[in-house]
Amino acid sequence: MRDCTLKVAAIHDLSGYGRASLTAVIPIISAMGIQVCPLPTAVLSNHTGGFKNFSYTDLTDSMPEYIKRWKEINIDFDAVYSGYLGSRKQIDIISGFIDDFRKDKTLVMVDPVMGDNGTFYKSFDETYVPLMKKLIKKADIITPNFTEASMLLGLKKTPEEISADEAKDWLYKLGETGPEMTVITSVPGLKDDTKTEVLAYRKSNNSVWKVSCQYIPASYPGTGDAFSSVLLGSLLKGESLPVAADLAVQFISQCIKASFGFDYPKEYGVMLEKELFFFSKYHIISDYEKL
Ligand code: PXL
Repeated sequence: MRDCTLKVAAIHDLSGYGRASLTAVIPIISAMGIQVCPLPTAVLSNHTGGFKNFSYTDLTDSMPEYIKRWKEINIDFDAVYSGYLGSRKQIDIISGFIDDFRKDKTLVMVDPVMGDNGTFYKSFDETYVPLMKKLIKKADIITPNFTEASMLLGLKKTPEEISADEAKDWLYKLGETGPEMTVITSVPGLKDDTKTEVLAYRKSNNSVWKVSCQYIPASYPGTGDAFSSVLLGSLLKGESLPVAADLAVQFISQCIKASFGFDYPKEYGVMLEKELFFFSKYHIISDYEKL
């Protein structure tokens, strides 16, 4: 007999400091009542965004045996969720993992982590783009930020602004590459530059949703991982795509507001620990609209 907890295979790095990747994914998804089973891609002393130095241990070579042991114990995942990869070789390993563990009910989320604010993260470059394009073909849902979406679309430069029609075109084009759902985060305000938007597209019913939030002039590494984690947890718990996006925006805004008043380096990440109680209360759906 199996236990009845929903389970997510979380394929991300473990960064010991800075509240990104697994140190954001595990507390958030667990606080939503879902079990996280980490498949670590690399171990770092701290994430690479904003810190000058970091130690880096690539776990590519340990992944095949790790996966083999998971197959032996027949773990049944409700979702596979990949993020920051430790090497180019991991694309094929993760692709194989999705093929082996996917069942009818399984939701496959690929967060094509490569960069932000118009540039690649340290240890990523343009050679990752075609590989990531290969991986997103296997996904049911992808969650690029605005920079990663422009990279996946082959643009030379991330634009500073975008119209609603252009944004829809981006979503349709990314949808054509495979995933049923595409969610782009950190989109510059479509009508109002004091806002930032999350756009969500579901291909099968051709709907595009927009969730706006107040722009706060601070960028904390790890908020993309936190966003995708809430989105995934909410979808697994049966929320619709716009409501899941709305809840994820509310949670991230709350974390940023809780942190922004403190004067500490942004690379330490948002003070997640203060806000995890969000998942133990009833939520009023805040604001989403059809685009
Ligand atoms: O949040 C994305 C991320 C994940 N993991 C590592 C990172 C970053 C972004 O900088 O450096 C190690």
